[in-house]
Amino acid sequence: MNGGAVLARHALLPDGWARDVAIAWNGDGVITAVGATAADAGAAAAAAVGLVIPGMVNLHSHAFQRAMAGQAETAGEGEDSFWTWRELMYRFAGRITPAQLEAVAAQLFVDCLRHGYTSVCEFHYLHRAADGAAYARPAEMAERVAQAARETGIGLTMLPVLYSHGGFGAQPLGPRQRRFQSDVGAVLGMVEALDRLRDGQFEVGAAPHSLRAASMAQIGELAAALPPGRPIHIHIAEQQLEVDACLAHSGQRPLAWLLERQGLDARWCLVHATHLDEAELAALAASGAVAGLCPSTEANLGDGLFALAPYLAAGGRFGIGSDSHVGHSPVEELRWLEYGQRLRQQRRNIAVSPVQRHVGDLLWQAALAGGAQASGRPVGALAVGRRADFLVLDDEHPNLAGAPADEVLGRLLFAGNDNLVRDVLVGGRRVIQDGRHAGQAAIAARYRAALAQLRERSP
Ligand code: NGQ
Ligand code: ZN
Repeated sequence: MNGGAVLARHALLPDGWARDVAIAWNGDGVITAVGATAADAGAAAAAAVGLVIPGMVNLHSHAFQRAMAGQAETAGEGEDSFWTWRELMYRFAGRITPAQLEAVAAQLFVDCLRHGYTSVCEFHYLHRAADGAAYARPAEMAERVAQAARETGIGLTMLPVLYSHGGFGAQPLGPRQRRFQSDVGAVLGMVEALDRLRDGQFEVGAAPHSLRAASMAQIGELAAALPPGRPIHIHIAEQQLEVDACLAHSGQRPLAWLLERQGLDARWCLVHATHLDEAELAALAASGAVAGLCPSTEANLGDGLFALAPYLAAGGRFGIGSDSHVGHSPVEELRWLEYGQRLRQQRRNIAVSPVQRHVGDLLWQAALAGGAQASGRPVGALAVGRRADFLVLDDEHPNLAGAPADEVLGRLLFAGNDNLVRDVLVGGRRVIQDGRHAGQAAIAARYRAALAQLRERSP
């Protein structure tokens, strides 16, 4: 691939908005210059564009759940909860085949790209066949997701999941969890197999599923054996029941226990981290780890609200994820993140700092930094050495009419539901043009066929 360049009327750089910015990248999709003119940027010809912002990282995804989004919204016999949803999800997870997973992931990635995500971290635990038997290629399912990412052009961090137990104290897996079964050796085997695919678009880390599904000893073993610098993600303290079970088992709250036993640093992404006490919140903020917030899923599943304001005040890092994919847009995640806080505190404009008074700018920039860190990939900023992952917004849309640069993100995040993402470049490759992906019709056809098959096989 050849390199390229654009000349942006306004571009969001790490230290804020700048006018007339040329951005050039090389054939590997890495930014080589950010300058005032195309010549500065070392580019002879640069396409002129309007508003450019870095593409967002989606730091938490279970791709297969895309195919059940919106299908668990009917009340059951008793009271519905996260745990009753989980039973439905398990039933669904038990049916999907490798080919169907690839079709579903491709649809998901097109949805994500169209709405402004340029990379995703896949928290992948569908390791085995439905009956619990290993596939001939143990990383088969992960490779299917990687193939969907390659086909659609989205960047990917694959996180093979350690999943050994059905609850605290090494409880046995339930029958519906057999598909997820893995031990430390199996995860490291998948990491090794997937490492052969590593390139500018693809990275590999690992993820103990939760303190429920992996023992503390296993988590330590995995963290120590992973190649240095690779991201480690874990679900933590999403539901009050998990906090209670952790207290009963260990005498400590989940985050406090993990912190004491493993330490936490910039390699770690703590997904959800909803139910933290004040000391845990401060410790997480001080650790350099990223909180992986998934507001649309957390709302859908009735989790609770992360305490964003004190966390930001303490210098905490966060990124966003679409998790169960009830939403496909960073706009929805960031809007919910801010609105949840406003509803709770009965105040406005929560996500600000002494030096950043624009809520949209703070949210987008902070989620970029946290997401990039959690992805273990050089993304998240229009800066030399980072991937050329960026969005060209539709500056002709009425919502952006006459917007000064520092109002753009406020309008993007808080006005209406039209998708204002016009073009998307990932690693310098234009994958969305005028809102469309070149493969989207074929990918949607495959998705519909996969969904029809999955429905036929419903119990
Ligand atoms: C998951 N999802 O692994 O897909 C989980 C549910 C669990 C979310 N936590 C299962 N949103 O936590 O045991
Ligand atoms: Zn999750």
